[in-house]
Amino acid sequence: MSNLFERLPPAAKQDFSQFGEIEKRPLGKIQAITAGFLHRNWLAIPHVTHNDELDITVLEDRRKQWNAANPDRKITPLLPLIAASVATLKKHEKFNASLDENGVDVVYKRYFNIGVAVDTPNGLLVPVLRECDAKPMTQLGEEIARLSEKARTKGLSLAEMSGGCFTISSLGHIGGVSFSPIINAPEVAILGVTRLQERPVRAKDGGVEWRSMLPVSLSYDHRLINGADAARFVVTLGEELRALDF
Ligand code: CAO
Repeated sequence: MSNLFERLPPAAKQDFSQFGEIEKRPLGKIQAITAGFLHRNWLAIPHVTHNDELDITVLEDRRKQWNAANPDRKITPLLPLIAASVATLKKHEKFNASLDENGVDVVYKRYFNIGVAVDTPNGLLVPVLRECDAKPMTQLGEEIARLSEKARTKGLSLAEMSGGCFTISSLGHIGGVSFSPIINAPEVAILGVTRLQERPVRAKDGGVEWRSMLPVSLSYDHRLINGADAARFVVTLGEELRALDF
């Protein structure tokens, strides 16, 4: 069987200057390294993205109460998402796994380290929060603040970006309704989150009520995870978000 990539036509070399003025600059160092990993993961992993909306009205009410009472220790939607992801990974072990290099054995992890995508002026970095199952949300919040500040100003060591089980990429503070995040191998799934929406929905009495709906996009490695697994994972994630107490 011939190699698929050998049969692809080479990328066309373009002289853009013939169409107008241009400026050429190299990719930054971090962006160039990240580009290599993203390209490899996109080509090597059969990705599928499952999109859903989670009703987190109850959680939002709690979060607003907490933030009003604790203005110095605010909780953004990301922190409950980390806590609920850990609880969900405990119930869906395939998502806390990696395929061994041989592509046959599956390594199931009994630890819960969560990566968080951080947008920096130099490119995308993913610090890993360790032992998230053993830490309260406020502590996770302090760690994200410290690591994202370090990522933006000094960069992160390889150790600070290693050992993750599952990654969350949140664009919720900017916008969007869904996207297809690229899996951070050797992990097998990544959760993308976009902007919380206030939506009118039909109430039980037939009237209309406003609910807080969180759009989530779960990309998964289809070699290990099937669509039904992903749909169930996201349902559990919604239940865990609504059950969180803080
Ligand atoms: N819907 C609505 N509002 C949201 C939200 C969501 N899903 N997520 C966060 N927000 C709000 C927060 O509540 C906060 O509101 P206030 O200013 O009123 O307190 C505001 O947006 C800013 O949040 P934040 O960015 O400070 O904090 P965070 O915990 O949401 O995220 C961090 C931290 C480091 C992950 C984030 O700053 C970041 O860098 N995200 C970019 C990740 C990225 O680039 N991903 C794409 C990778 S490509 O695959």
